[in-house]
Amino acid sequence: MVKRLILVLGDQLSPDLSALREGDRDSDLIVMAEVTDETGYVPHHPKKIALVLSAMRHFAEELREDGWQVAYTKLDDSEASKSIVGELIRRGQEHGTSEVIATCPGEWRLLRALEDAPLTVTILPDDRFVATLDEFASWAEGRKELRMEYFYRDMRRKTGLLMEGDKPAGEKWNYDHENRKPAKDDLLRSKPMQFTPDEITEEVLDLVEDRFGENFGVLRPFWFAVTSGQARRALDHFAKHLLEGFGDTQDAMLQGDRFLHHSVLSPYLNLGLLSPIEICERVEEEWRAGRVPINAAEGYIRQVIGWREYVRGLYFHEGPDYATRNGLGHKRDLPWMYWGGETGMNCMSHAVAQTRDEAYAHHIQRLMVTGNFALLAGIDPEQVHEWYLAVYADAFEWVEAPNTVGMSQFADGGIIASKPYVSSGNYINKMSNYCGSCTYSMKDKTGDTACPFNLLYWHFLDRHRDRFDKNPRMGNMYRTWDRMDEGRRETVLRDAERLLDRLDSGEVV
Ligand code: FAD
Ligand code: DLZ
Ligand code: SF4
Repeated sequence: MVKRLILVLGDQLSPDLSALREGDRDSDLIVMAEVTDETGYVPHHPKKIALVLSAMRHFAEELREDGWQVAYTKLDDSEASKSIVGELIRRGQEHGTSEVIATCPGEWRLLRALEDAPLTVTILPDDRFVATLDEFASWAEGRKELRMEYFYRDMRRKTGLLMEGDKPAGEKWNYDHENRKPAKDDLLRSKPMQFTPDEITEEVLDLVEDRFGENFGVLRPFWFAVTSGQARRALDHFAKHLLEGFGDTQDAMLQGDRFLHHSVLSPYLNLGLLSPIEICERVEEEWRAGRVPINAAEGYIRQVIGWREYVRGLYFHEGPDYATRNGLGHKRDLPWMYWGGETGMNCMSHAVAQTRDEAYAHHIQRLMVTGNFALLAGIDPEQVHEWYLAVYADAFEWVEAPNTVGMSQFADGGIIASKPYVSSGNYINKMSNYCGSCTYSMKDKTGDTACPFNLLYWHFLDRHRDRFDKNPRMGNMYRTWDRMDEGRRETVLRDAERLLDRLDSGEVV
């Protein structure tokens, strides 16, 4: 006789999950389910679906070996219902119980579905994070601005990471200004660790190919880690071979190197195969042993206990409407080039091609290439959000939406970013080698050959003048615009309008 069902979702693959800690191996049954509602709420990249399903199947095996009873539903199971709640009801009926223990999901949609389910569901906090949601709420309470930097310092104090007593190690909290260098091609640079698919993964790959082969994205070769053991090896490899250069090249982009010194650990962290603290402790250890510089260790730890924790707190603090906000009233449809359609823009073409091949792009590609273009061109932020949620292996709404809607599209009205992340082609040219082989010219500021980022940058500033010209961080931009002679300003705006018309009519831009 089963007393309770313990729900484990596809991104809750951690042995110390709160629902598992609450459970009893002798009387409770774990429910894990591959369901079409989850594989289909956006057109997920095939590699992302394969990663989630294979990691789920491996985790179910580990739970069984650890003495749990697991009811696991495969996607092609003819008895399966289409939703998580449907599967809980079905398993409950099979085993004569309506009691469910769950860890809070990472998305309002699923949280609401569990709360509304015709079952007795106990929802426990997801405590696989450094900060609790209550801690974030108390931190946010009464503050005029919710800036990440101050939250991050609290997380350093709370964890003791990179601290010497109550002072930051090296006497500075933040070494970001050292982390803005371009990178050089280096054929000897190591790559993130890759894994050969085992039998379980091969079976999933066949299933995904069959069911989701039409989704945007290349499925094979598939090399992601699918167990916590593999993910730990990937962490070890990163710490030994790549972390040292992480700071210096953090913002750089190279068309011949898709990963540079990035860790590609976000998919594993977000699925629960690794914990944020174990990653950060490993990174700190490398610094304390003198093997990596402080700007690398601090830069990395800030992303994990700073940004990652901060966006998660904010997602739940802001409420279920967050992902649909549109503070700048942008309405244009997402251009076809985001789904692999032709474009003359070399930076966009590279960022999208690597997204299609790897279900991965690093932060500056997401923020300053695909995100920057969408913001400058005035694309509907909800469509932008759905694209990011679909195409990256690490995309789960609690982390993706604040990064896209808030940081990248400024659609939350400036909660996350104090000014919009927009730039002309100049920034991309400085930080990458994309411009040299582009059909557009970064140096041209007007005309058909002008880099679209150059034209749209001024168009964005001009059309949103009422919103931004009082922003102290944007005064210089408006002063530069105002110093241009009127004829030139008119030409820039006219050429930008022409470009946007071409985009709207589906022409290749
Ligand atoms: P590294 O560069 O090696 O960074 C180390 C770790 O820090 C990452 O693994 C990640 O866990 C964390 N991290 C870094 N930046 C952020 C950030 N801004 N927010 C949260 N965590 C961060 N990250 C996701 O995990 N899922 C997403 O869906 C996602 N969507 C994004 C959408 C946009 C528009 C932008 C601008 C950023 C997004 N990010 C997202 C943040 C960041 O781009 C990725 O975390 C990072 O590229 C993952 O690659 P990596 O593991 O190689 O990161
Ligand atoms: C992303 C995803 C996919 C593709 N498939 C499943 C699934 O079949 N079963 C499941 O339990 N979880 C899946 N997930 C992860 C969920 O969508 C995720 O738990 C929610 O979005 C909350 O973060
Ligand atoms: Fe991108 Fe402009 Fe450089 Fe071309 S010239 S790669 S469009 S920034």
